[in-house]
Amino acid sequence: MIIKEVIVRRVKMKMKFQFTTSFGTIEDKEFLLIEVKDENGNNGWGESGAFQAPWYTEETIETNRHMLEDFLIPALLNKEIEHPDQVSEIFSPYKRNNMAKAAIETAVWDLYARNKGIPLATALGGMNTKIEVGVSIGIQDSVEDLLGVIDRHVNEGYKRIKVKIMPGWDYDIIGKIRQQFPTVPLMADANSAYTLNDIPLLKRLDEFNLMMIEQPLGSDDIIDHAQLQKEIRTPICLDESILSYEDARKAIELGSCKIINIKISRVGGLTEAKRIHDLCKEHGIAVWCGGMLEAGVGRAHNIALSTLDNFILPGDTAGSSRYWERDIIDPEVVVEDGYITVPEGPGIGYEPNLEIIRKLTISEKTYST
Ligand code: OSB
Ligand code: MG
Repeated sequence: MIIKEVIVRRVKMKMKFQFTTSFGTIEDKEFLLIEVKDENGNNGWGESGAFQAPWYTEETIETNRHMLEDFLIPALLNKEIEHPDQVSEIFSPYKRNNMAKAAIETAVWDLYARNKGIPLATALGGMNTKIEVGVSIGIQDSVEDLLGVIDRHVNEGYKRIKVKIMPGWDYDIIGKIRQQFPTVPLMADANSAYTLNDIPLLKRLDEFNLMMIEQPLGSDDIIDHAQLQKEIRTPICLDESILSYEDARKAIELGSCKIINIKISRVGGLTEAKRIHDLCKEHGIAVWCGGMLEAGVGRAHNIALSTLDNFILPGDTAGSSRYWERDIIDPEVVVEDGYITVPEGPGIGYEPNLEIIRKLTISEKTYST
Protein backbone atom coordinates (compact mmCIF):
# COMPACT_ATOMS: atom_id res chain seq x y z
CA MET A 1 0.00 0.00 0.00
CA ILE A 2 1.01 3.61 -0.55
CA ILE A 3 0.00 6.35 1.89
CA LYS A 4 -1.50 9.11 -0.23
CA GLU A 5 -3.21 11.29 2.35
CA VAL A 6 -3.03 12.02 6.06
CA ILE A 7 -5.65 14.00 7.98
CA VAL A 8 -4.66 15.41 11.37
CA ARG A 9 -7.59 16.48 13.56
CA ARG A 10 -7.30 18.19 16.91
CA VAL A 11 -10.23 17.00 18.98
CA LYS A 12 -11.58 18.15 22.35
CA MET A 13 -13.79 15.94 24.53
CA LYS A 14 -15.45 16.59 27.85
CA MET A 15 -14.37 14.04 30.47
CA LYS A 16 -16.87 12.83 33.06
CA PHE A 17 -14.34 13.41 35.85
CA GLN A 18 -11.15 15.29 36.61
CA PHE A 19 -8.12 13.04 36.76
CA THR A 20 -5.53 14.02 39.38
CA THR A 21 -2.12 12.41 39.70
CA SER A 22 1.09 13.39 41.46
CA PHE A 23 2.03 15.40 38.33
CA GLY A 24 -1.17 17.43 37.88
CA THR A 25 -4.85 17.42 36.96
CA ILE A 26 -6.33 16.62 33.56
CA GLU A 27 -9.77 18.14 33.00
CA ASP A 28 -10.95 18.13 29.42
CA LYS A 29 -9.18 15.83 27.03
CA GLU A 30 -7.61 17.29 23.91
CA PHE A 31 -5.72 15.07 21.51
CA LEU A 32 -4.77 14.47 17.88
CA LEU A 33 -6.67 11.97 15.75
CA ILE A 34 -4.87 10.71 12.67
CA GLU A 35 -6.54 9.29 9.57
CA VAL A 36 -4.34 7.80 6.83
CA LYS A 37 -5.59 6.94 3.33
CA ASP A 38 -3.99 4.68 0.77
CA GLU A 39 -4.02 4.70 -3.04
CA ASN A 40 -7.42 2.98 -3.08
CA GLY A 41 -9.00 5.48 -0.69
CA ASN A 42 -9.07 2.95 2.17
CA ASN A 43 -8.40 4.44 5.57
CA GLY A 44 -6.90 3.67 8.98
CA TRP A 45 -7.06 5.50 12.30
CA GLY A 46 -4.65 6.37 15.10
CA GLU A 47 -4.76 8.58 18.21
CA SER A 48 -1.99 10.42 20.01
CA GLY A 49 -1.55 9.96 23.75
CA ALA A 50 0.06 13.39 24.21
CA PHE A 51 -1.61 15.86 26.56
CA GLN A 52 -1.67 19.66 26.42
CA ALA A 53 1.25 19.96 28.86
CA PRO A 54 4.50 17.93 29.05
CA TRP A 55 3.90 16.46 32.52
CA TYR A 56 3.86 12.74 31.78
CA THR A 57 6.53 12.73 29.09
CA GLU A 58 8.11 15.72 27.33
CA GLU A 59 5.65 15.55 24.42
CA THR A 60 2.59 17.75 23.95
CA ILE A 61 -0.17 18.02 21.35
CA GLU A 62 1.72 20.91 19.79
CA THR A 63 5.09 19.09 19.60
CA ASN A 64 3.23 16.15 18.02
CA ARG A 65 1.67 18.44 15.42
CA HIS A 66 5.10 19.86 14.59
CA MET A 67 6.75 16.44 14.33
CA LEU A 68 3.93 15.06 12.19
CA GLU A 69 3.75 18.04 9.86
CA ASP A 70 7.44 18.69 9.38
CA PHE A 71 8.98 15.22 9.59
CA LEU A 72 6.81 12.13 9.99
CA ILE A 73 4.09 12.76 7.40
CA PRO A 74 6.57 13.89 4.69
CA ALA A 75 8.66 10.77 5.44
CA LEU A 76 5.64 8.48 5.01
CA LEU A 77 3.71 10.00 2.09
CA ASN A 78 4.11 8.11 -1.19
CA LYS A 79 6.22 5.32 0.36
CA GLU A 80 5.39 1.80 -0.71
CA ILE A 81 4.63 -0.10 2.52
CA GLU A 82 4.26 -3.85 2.58
CA HIS A 83 4.08 -4.24 6.34
CA PRO A 84 3.54 -1.71 9.17
CA ASP A 85 6.82 -2.80 10.81
CA GLN A 86 8.48 -0.67 8.11
CA VAL A 87 7.01 2.52 9.55
CA SER A 88 9.26 2.55 12.63
CA GLU A 89 12.25 2.02 10.32
CA ILE A 90 11.18 4.96 8.16
CA PHE A 91 10.92 7.08 11.33
CA SER A 92 14.21 5.87 12.83
CA PRO A 93 16.32 8.89 11.72
CA TYR A 94 14.15 11.00 14.04
CA LYS A 95 14.91 10.72 17.73
CA ARG A 96 12.18 9.93 20.28
CA ASN A 97 8.91 11.87 19.87
CA ASN A 98 7.30 8.49 20.46
CA MET A 99 3.71 9.69 20.82
CA ALA A 100 3.82 11.53 17.51
CA LYS A 101 5.27 8.40 15.86
CA ALA A 102 2.77 6.06 17.51
CA ALA A 103 -0.22 8.18 16.45
CA ILE A 104 0.51 7.64 12.77
CA GLU A 105 2.12 4.18 13.03
CA THR A 106 -1.00 2.78 14.70
CA ALA A 107 -3.13 4.28 11.90
CA VAL A 108 -1.00 2.39 9.35
CA TRP A 109 -1.49 -0.85 11.35
CA ASP A 110 -5.26 -0.31 11.30
CA LEU A 111 -5.19 0.35 7.53
CA TYR A 112 -3.04 -2.73 6.94
CA ALA A 113 -5.36 -5.03 8.90
CA ARG A 114 -8.46 -3.55 7.22
CA ASN A 115 -6.91 -4.12 3.79
CA LYS A 116 -6.20 -7.74 4.75
CA GLY A 117 -9.75 -8.10 6.07
CA ILE A 118 -8.49 -9.31 9.47
CA PRO A 119 -8.76 -7.93 13.01
CA LEU A 120 -5.78 -5.83 14.14
CA ALA A 121 -5.40 -8.27 17.04
CA THR A 122 -4.84 -11.10 14.56
CA ALA A 123 -2.40 -9.00 12.52
CA LEU A 124 -0.39 -8.51 15.73
CA GLY A 125 -0.43 -12.22 16.55
CA GLY A 126 -2.89 -11.95 19.46
CA MET A 127 -5.02 -14.95 20.36
CA ASN A 128 -7.08 -13.84 23.38
CA THR A 129 -10.75 -13.29 22.52
CA LYS A 130 -11.48 -11.33 25.68
CA ILE A 131 -9.27 -9.23 27.90
CA GLU A 132 -9.27 -8.54 31.64
CA VAL A 133 -9.77 -4.95 32.65
CA GLY A 134 -8.81 -2.89 35.68
CA VAL A 135 -9.42 0.76 36.48
CA SER A 136 -7.08 3.62 37.39
CA ILE A 137 -8.49 6.01 39.98
CA GLY A 138 -7.08 9.50 40.45
CA ILE A 139 -6.41 11.33 43.70
CA GLN A 140 -9.73 12.46 45.24
CA ASP A 141 -10.74 15.33 47.52
CA SER A 142 -11.16 13.00 50.51
CA VAL A 143 -10.64 9.37 51.55
CA GLU A 144 -14.44 8.97 51.77
CA ASP A 145 -14.77 10.04 48.14
CA LEU A 146 -12.03 7.61 47.13
CA LEU A 147 -13.64 4.68 48.96
CA GLY A 148 -16.94 5.51 47.26
CA VAL A 149 -15.35 5.54 43.78
CA ILE A 150 -13.55 2.25 44.49
CA ASP A 151 -16.78 0.67 45.71
CA ARG A 152 -18.59 1.68 42.53
CA HIS A 153 -15.90 0.19 40.30
CA VAL A 154 -15.59 -3.02 42.31
CA ASN A 155 -19.35 -3.44 41.93
CA GLU A 156 -19.06 -2.84 38.19
CA GLY A 157 -16.77 -5.87 38.07
CA TYR A 158 -13.37 -4.31 37.34
CA LYS A 159 -10.66 -6.93 37.92
CA ARG A 160 -8.24 -4.72 39.81
CA ILE A 161 -8.14 -1.30 41.33
CA LYS A 162 -5.23 1.08 40.78
CA VAL A 163 -5.01 4.19 42.90
CA LYS A 164 -2.71 7.14 42.40
CA ILE A 165 -0.46 7.98 45.32
CA MET A 166 1.87 10.84 46.26
CA PRO A 167 3.59 12.02 49.43
CA GLY A 168 0.81 12.73 51.95
CA TRP A 169 -1.68 10.54 50.05
CA ASP A 170 -0.15 7.09 50.44
CA TYR A 171 0.29 4.84 53.50
CA ASP A 172 -2.83 5.96 55.43
CA ILE A 173 -4.96 5.96 52.30
CA ILE A 174 -3.91 2.47 51.23
CA GLY A 175 -4.48 1.29 54.81
CA LYS A 176 -8.05 2.60 54.74
CA ILE A 177 -8.69 0.98 51.36
CA ARG A 178 -7.40 -2.35 52.70
CA GLN A 179 -9.66 -2.10 55.77
CA GLN A 180 -12.74 -1.78 53.59
CA PHE A 181 -11.56 -4.04 50.71
CA PRO A 182 -9.22 -6.62 52.31
CA THR A 183 -8.92 -8.88 49.27
CA VAL A 184 -9.53 -6.69 46.22
CA PRO A 185 -6.61 -6.85 43.74
CA LEU A 186 -5.01 -3.48 44.45
CA MET A 187 -2.01 -1.53 43.18
CA ALA A 188 -0.62 1.99 43.51
CA ASP A 189 0.85 4.33 40.86
CA ALA A 190 3.16 7.10 42.09
CA ASN A 191 4.03 8.67 38.71
CA SER A 192 7.60 9.33 39.97
CA ALA A 193 6.62 11.12 43.18
CA TYR A 194 9.28 9.52 45.46
CA THR A 195 13.05 9.23 45.85
CA LEU A 196 15.35 6.75 47.57
CA ASN A 197 14.95 8.88 50.73
CA ASP A 198 11.42 7.44 50.91
CA ILE A 199 12.59 3.80 51.22
CA PRO A 200 11.25 3.48 54.81
CA LEU A 201 7.77 4.55 53.71
CA LEU A 202 7.84 2.43 50.55
CA LYS A 203 8.89 -0.57 52.66
CA ARG A 204 5.87 -0.09 54.94
CA LEU A 205 3.59 -0.40 51.90
CA ASP A 206 4.65 -4.08 51.79
CA GLU A 207 2.06 -4.62 54.57
CA PHE A 208 -0.81 -4.18 52.15
CA ASN A 209 -0.18 -7.03 49.73
CA LEU A 210 -0.26 -4.76 46.69
CA MET A 211 -0.06 -6.45 43.28
CA MET A 212 2.64 -3.92 42.42
CA ILE A 213 3.79 -0.33 42.87
CA GLU A 214 4.04 1.57 39.59
CA GLN A 215 6.84 4.04 38.83
CA PRO A 216 7.69 5.08 42.40
CA LEU A 217 10.96 6.87 41.44
CA GLY A 218 12.30 9.16 38.69
CA SER A 219 10.61 9.05 35.31
CA ASP A 220 13.97 8.52 33.59
CA ASP A 221 15.47 6.17 36.18
CA ILE A 222 16.30 2.47 36.11
CA ILE A 223 19.24 2.49 38.55
CA ASP A 224 17.51 3.66 41.73
CA HIS A 225 14.55 1.41 40.97
CA ALA A 226 16.90 -1.59 40.94
CA GLN A 227 18.12 -0.62 44.39
CA LEU A 228 14.59 -0.08 45.66
CA GLN A 229 13.39 -3.43 44.30
CA LYS A 230 16.04 -5.14 46.45
CA GLU A 231 14.62 -3.44 49.55
CA ILE A 232 10.88 -3.99 49.06
CA ARG A 233 8.75 -7.10 48.59
CA THR A 234 6.06 -5.38 46.51
CA PRO A 235 6.88 -5.89 42.81
CA ILE A 236 7.90 -2.70 41.01
CA CYS A 237 6.17 -1.98 37.70
CA LEU A 238 7.84 0.51 35.38
CA ASP A 239 5.80 2.91 33.25
CA GLU A 240 7.51 6.27 32.43
CA SER A 241 11.03 4.75 32.48
CA ILE A 242 10.38 2.38 29.56
CA LEU A 243 10.37 4.24 26.24
CA SER A 244 11.83 1.48 24.06
CA TYR A 245 12.86 -2.14 23.72
CA GLU A 246 16.38 -1.10 24.78
CA ASP A 247 15.08 0.52 27.97
CA ALA A 248 13.15 -2.67 28.77
CA ARG A 249 16.19 -4.86 28.10
CA LYS A 250 18.37 -2.80 30.44
CA ALA A 251 15.73 -2.55 33.20
CA ILE A 252 15.24 -6.32 33.13
CA GLU A 253 18.98 -6.94 33.23
CA LEU A 254 19.41 -4.58 36.20
CA GLY A 255 16.42 -5.98 38.08
CA SER A 256 14.72 -2.58 38.13
CA CYS A 257 11.23 -4.08 37.90
CA LYS A 258 9.25 -7.32 37.88
CA ILE A 259 6.41 -6.02 35.75
CA ILE A 260 6.16 -3.59 32.83
CA ASN A 261 3.21 -1.39 31.86
CA ILE A 262 3.25 -1.14 28.05
CA LYS A 263 1.72 1.95 26.49
CA ILE A 264 1.71 2.03 22.70
CA SER A 265 2.09 5.81 22.65
CA ARG A 266 4.96 5.92 25.12
CA VAL A 267 7.07 3.41 23.17
CA GLY A 268 6.43 4.82 19.68
CA GLY A 269 3.93 2.36 18.25
CA LEU A 270 2.63 -1.17 18.00
CA THR A 271 5.77 -2.69 16.47
CA GLU A 272 7.91 -1.57 19.44
CA ALA A 273 5.14 -2.49 21.91
CA LYS A 274 5.09 -6.03 20.51
CA ARG A 275 8.90 -6.30 20.68
CA ILE A 276 8.83 -5.27 24.35
CA HIS A 277 6.01 -7.76 24.98
CA ASP A 278 8.05 -10.58 23.41
CA LEU A 279 11.20 -9.66 25.34
CA CYS A 280 9.30 -9.58 28.65
CA LYS A 281 7.73 -12.95 27.89
CA GLU A 282 11.16 -14.46 27.29
CA HIS A 283 12.33 -13.16 30.68
CA GLY A 284 9.25 -14.02 32.74
CA ILE A 285 8.31 -10.36 33.19
CA ALA A 286 4.51 -9.94 33.21
CA VAL A 287 3.06 -7.05 31.21
CA TRP A 288 -0.23 -5.16 31.11
CA CYS A 289 -1.57 -2.40 28.91
CA GLY A 290 -1.50 1.10 30.36
CA GLY A 291 -3.81 3.94 29.39
CA MET A 292 -3.60 7.64 28.54
CA LEU A 293 -7.30 8.39 29.06
CA GLU A 294 -7.72 7.57 25.39
CA ALA A 295 -10.85 8.06 23.36
CA GLY A 296 -12.21 5.16 21.31
CA VAL A 297 -9.52 4.94 18.63
CA GLY A 298 -6.62 4.72 21.07
CA ARG A 299 -8.64 2.44 23.31
CA ALA A 300 -9.28 0.09 20.37
CA HIS A 301 -5.54 -0.17 19.65
CA ASN A 302 -4.94 -0.94 23.35
CA ILE A 303 -7.51 -3.73 23.23
CA ALA A 304 -5.93 -5.28 20.12
CA LEU A 305 -2.46 -5.22 21.72
CA SER A 306 -3.80 -6.76 24.93
CA THR A 307 -4.72 -9.95 23.05
CA LEU A 308 -1.02 -10.99 23.02
CA ASP A 309 -0.41 -13.83 25.44
CA ASN A 310 1.96 -12.18 27.93
CA PHE A 311 -0.66 -9.53 28.82
CA ILE A 312 -1.46 -11.58 31.89
CA LEU A 313 -2.43 -8.75 34.25
CA PRO A 314 -5.57 -6.57 33.89
CA GLY A 315 -4.94 -3.36 31.92
CA ASP A 316 -6.03 0.27 32.40
CA THR A 317 -8.35 -0.14 29.42
CA ALA A 318 -11.67 0.71 31.09
CA GLY A 319 -14.91 1.02 29.10
CA SER A 320 -15.93 4.12 27.10
CA SER A 321 -18.69 5.05 29.54
CA ARG A 322 -16.22 5.52 32.36
CA TYR A 323 -14.73 8.55 30.58
CA TRP A 324 -17.29 9.90 28.09
CA GLU A 325 -20.98 10.59 27.70
CA ARG A 326 -20.48 9.42 24.12
CA ASP A 327 -17.27 7.95 22.69
CA ILE A 328 -16.14 8.63 19.10
CA ILE A 329 -16.46 5.01 17.90
CA ASP A 330 -19.28 2.58 17.13
CA PRO A 331 -19.96 0.47 19.02
CA GLU A 332 -18.55 1.99 22.20
CA VAL A 333 -16.17 -0.14 24.30
CA VAL A 334 -18.19 -2.13 26.81
CA VAL A 335 -16.83 -3.86 29.94
CA GLU A 336 -18.87 -6.80 31.24
CA ASP A 337 -17.93 -8.51 34.49
CA GLY A 338 -14.46 -6.99 34.12
CA TYR A 339 -13.88 -8.22 30.57
CA ILE A 340 -13.89 -6.62 27.13
CA THR A 341 -14.80 -8.93 24.26
CA VAL A 342 -12.31 -8.34 21.46
CA PRO A 343 -14.12 -7.21 18.29
CA GLU A 344 -13.94 -9.51 15.25
CA GLY A 345 -14.27 -6.96 12.46
CA PRO A 346 -11.31 -5.87 10.30
CA GLY A 347 -8.73 -3.43 11.67
CA ILE A 348 -9.42 -1.97 15.10
CA GLY A 349 -12.91 -3.47 14.82
CA TYR A 350 -14.73 -0.29 15.86
CA GLU A 351 -15.88 2.39 13.39
CA PRO A 352 -14.86 6.00 14.10
CA ASN A 353 -18.09 8.04 14.01
CA LEU A 354 -17.32 10.97 11.69
CA GLU A 355 -20.45 12.87 12.61
CA ILE A 356 -19.44 12.91 16.27
CA ILE A 357 -15.78 13.53 15.47
CA ARG A 358 -16.64 16.58 13.31
CA LYS A 359 -18.58 18.14 16.19
CA LEU A 360 -15.59 17.74 18.51
CA THR A 361 -12.94 18.88 16.02
CA ILE A 362 -11.19 22.18 16.84
CA SER A 363 -8.90 22.16 13.81
CA GLU A 364 -8.19 19.89 10.90
CA LYS A 365 -5.46 19.73 8.27
CA THR A 366 -5.05 17.45 5.27
CA TYR A 367 -1.65 16.48 3.90
CA SER A 368 -1.43 14.80 0.51
CA THR A 369 1.00 14.14 -2.29
O1 OSB B 1 0.56 6.79 34.81
O2 OSB B 1 -0.66 5.30 33.98
C1 OSB B 1 -0.42 6.49 34.17
C2 OSB B 1 -3.29 8.65 32.84
C3 OSB B 1 -2.59 9.69 32.29
C4 OSB B 1 -1.22 9.69 32.39
C5 OSB B 1 -0.55 8.66 33.02
C6 OSB B 1 -1.25 7.60 33.57
C7 OSB B 1 -2.65 7.61 33.50
C8 OSB B 1 -3.50 6.59 34.10
C9 OSB B 1 -4.91 6.47 33.56
O3 OSB B 1 -3.19 5.93 35.06
C10 OSB B 1 -5.16 5.26 32.76
C11 OSB B 1 -6.45 5.36 31.96
O4 OSB B 1 -7.53 5.20 32.54
O5 OSB B 1 -6.38 5.60 30.74
MG1 MG C 1 1.51 4.99 35.35
